[in-house]
Amino acid sequence: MSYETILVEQRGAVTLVTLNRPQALNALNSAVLADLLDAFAKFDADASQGCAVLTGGEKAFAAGADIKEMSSQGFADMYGSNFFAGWEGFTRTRKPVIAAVAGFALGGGCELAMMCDFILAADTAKFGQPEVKLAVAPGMGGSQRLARAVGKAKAMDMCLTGRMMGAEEAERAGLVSRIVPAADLVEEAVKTAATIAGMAPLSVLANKELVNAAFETTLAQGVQFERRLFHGLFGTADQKEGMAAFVEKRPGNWTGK
Ligand code: CO8
Repeated sequence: MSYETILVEQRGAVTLVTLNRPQALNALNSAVLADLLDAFAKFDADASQGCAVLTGGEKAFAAGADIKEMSSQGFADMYGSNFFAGWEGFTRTRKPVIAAVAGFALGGGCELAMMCDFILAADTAKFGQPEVKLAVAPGMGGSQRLARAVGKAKAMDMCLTGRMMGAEEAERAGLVSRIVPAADLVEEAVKTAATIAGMAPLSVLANKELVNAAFETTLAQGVQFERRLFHGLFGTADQKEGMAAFVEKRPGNWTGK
């Protein structure tokens, strides 16, 4: 299926989604949201696909929510339509999504990258929440996810000054998992996604759910949830296969059951 604002390609068990509004530096408007929701619902439902990569262009992953689309809206329009609430649908993707970020990831672009499960950054990546310069504030979860990712001091610094953070600072701060040369970004992200897609599917879903639970629960609740899900995985055929394969020194042959 073809979309107006994104490109979608399957590379084996990896779905590669590329934001494709280069003339607007991939600014996120309602068409992008609709396209992404549709593409990621299909990805989640397709048993042949195990992990996705979301990327943008060389100059920009995404330079924010579309300022031109928002500029004339009033409070009643924004509140009445619960503007941006649709992006929560993206975070309900059950299979893992890696953000591969080169160039600008600003405002909604940084927020979208943070909605993914982890971020691989090109050495050219620049992250920022510059909404304060537009006399607004992050509206797609940026203040909350940035504070959880990099802590209060850096989150306050970024949100209050609107300054950008380069790839190295982002890696030091824990916002990105790794930095790779810009020329290798997409290949490296697809390779990482293929590694994940090669694991037993139910354990991948469980691992994602567990790490996410760490941000929503107390430690005791999270540890309890982890133990129960760990116990639950012993009810799967793939657990038997995974442990047998280890003992027999061969790769696992997963059924997703
Ligand atoms: N929205 C719409 N169009 C954009 C955006 C954007 N966020 N960013 C860039 N563009 C467009 C430009 O208008 C320009 O279009 P045109 O050629 O028609 O004039 C084209 O993309 C190229 O951009 P520039 O010419 O500006 O490129 P430069 O290389 O000079 O600069 C920058 C690149 C620094 C990235 C610059 O474009 C910039 O500062 N962009 C805006 C960044 C920004 O402020 N992002 C935050 C947006 S707000 C947001 O994401 C969340 C808002 C939350 C609101 C809460 C409501 C509930």
